[in-house]
Amino acid sequence: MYFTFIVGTAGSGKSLLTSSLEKWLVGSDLSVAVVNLDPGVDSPPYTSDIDIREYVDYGEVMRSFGLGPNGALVASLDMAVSSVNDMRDEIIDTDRDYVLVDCPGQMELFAYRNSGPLMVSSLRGDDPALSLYLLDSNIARTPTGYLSSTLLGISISIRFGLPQLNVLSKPDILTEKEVEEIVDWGSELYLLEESLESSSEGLRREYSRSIMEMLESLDTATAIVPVSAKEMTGIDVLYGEMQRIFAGGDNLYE
Ligand SMILES: Nc1nc2c(ncn2[C@@H]2O[C@H](COP(=O)(O)OP(=O)(O)O)[C@@H](O)[C@H]2O)c(=O)[nH]1
Ligand SMILES: [Mg+2]
Repeated sequence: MYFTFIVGTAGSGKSLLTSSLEKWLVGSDLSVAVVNLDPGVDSPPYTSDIDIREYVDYGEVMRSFGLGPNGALVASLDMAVSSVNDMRDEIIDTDRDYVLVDCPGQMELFAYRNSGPLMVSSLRGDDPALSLYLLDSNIARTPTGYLSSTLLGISISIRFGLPQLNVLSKPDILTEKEVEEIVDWGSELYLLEESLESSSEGLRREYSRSIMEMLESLDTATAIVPVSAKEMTGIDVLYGEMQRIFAGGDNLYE
């Protein structure tokens, strides 16, 4: 089984991409299990095969402990950790080729508390896995937005220890030229540097410069794949990149 964890900031398009990717894979005669890992979601745009909400009741956690939305998410994830082996058993029982895991909205709570990475490693077991990190077009359209989203993505990949693919979500809200520019920032760091130089000043410019130097020394120039979950475009390219990683060509941390 091939595990794909879909991560990104709240509202970046994780759930819709999960749904569209499932449709695409099924349309290509592949079998897919969909896992909802967001305890607080009302109605995700897909029918999940495994759902964290069957193991923990977010609303009940909120009421009985008197918690707000973030506190309740943290508590729910902590509680669900004890059921993660049952969830993995459920996944294995589906006997599908691909497993898509839609991760919780408040990514900082999921990625930086211990429960998130623990759930990721327990769910995938010894199976091949990767993460798709969504950069929201609304944010990545400016050079500083792109840079800060990219840094967050690096930070997430350190937490999960999985090979990661960067996906530009909602490219359909941008012009073709804007999408091209963002893709170029990913492959040629100097282009991002040029855009940053012309769009920022003062301390922010100094920060950006130092960060660029760090990125250059890390040699993290990464492909960024534009995928519109709404219009179902770019999924074929994304699938090709996923296959490349699953085939073992790009296992950064293993
Ligand atoms: N235009 C456009 N909107 C999208 C796309 N993907 C998601 N959205 C919208 O962005 C909002 C958040 O999407 P959702 O999948 O719930 O994000 P999540 O919080 O990361 O799971 C919803 O209103 C979606 O309809 C896309 O490819 N194009
Ligand atoms: Mg969601």
